[in-house]
Amino acid sequence: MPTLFYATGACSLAPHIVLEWIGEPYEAVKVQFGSKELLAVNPAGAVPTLREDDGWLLTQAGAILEYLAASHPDAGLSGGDSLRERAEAHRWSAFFTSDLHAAFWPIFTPQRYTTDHSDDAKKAVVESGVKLVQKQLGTLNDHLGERDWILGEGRGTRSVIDAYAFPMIRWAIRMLPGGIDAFPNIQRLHDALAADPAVQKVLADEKAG
Ligand SMILES: N[C@@H](CCC(=O)N[C@@H](CS)C(=O)NCC(=O)O)C(=O)O
Repeated sequence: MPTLFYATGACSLAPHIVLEWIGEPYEAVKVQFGSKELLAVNPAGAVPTLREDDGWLLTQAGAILEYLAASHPDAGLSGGDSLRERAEAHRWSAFFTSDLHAAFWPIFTPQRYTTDHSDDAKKAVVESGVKLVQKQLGTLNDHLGERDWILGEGRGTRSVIDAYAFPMIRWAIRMLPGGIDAFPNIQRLHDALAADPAVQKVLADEKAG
């Protein structure tokens, strides 16, 4: 049975949702950032971390999501297995890891992005982070258009990449002035995921955990 180390509402929410979608037994362990327990499984002190029964550890959300999709093909969460479908999945996984997630860092931890620790300097860093997040959300919103899901032909097929989007959309709703009002296609994706019973169960479990 795999074990997922998570923090409530963090990017680890994505693999948590995917484990629930897969529907096989798993354990979810809530940890504090940088805690001894977390450092023992991930030297970066970050979530998510996945541990398999034999002790094998995997970090990095994108890698965990790809691993879960590939190791449970019957769940149909990879976004497709052709060369181009795999490339599209990598493309969007990289977008969430490197473009959208990274754009939130100046908002969450502005002190890491300036040597001037005045409130004004930190406020300026947060404002530039907000602009960058909005730019990346624009890219996602345009890609979505009329689609229901991020990957796949036509209106798309639900995949691990939609789960990857979910925590970041929630951060945007909470942290951006105006939330995601300017991004109606992302709002639609959010609403579809938020209405999913598996997603609701994970949110409740993380809150209670
Ligand atoms: N590139 C890593 C980033 C992981 C990461 O930084 N996760 C955040 C939560 S969303 C975290 O654990 N932060 C703890 C910290 O920065 O101390 C991934 O995609 O898994």
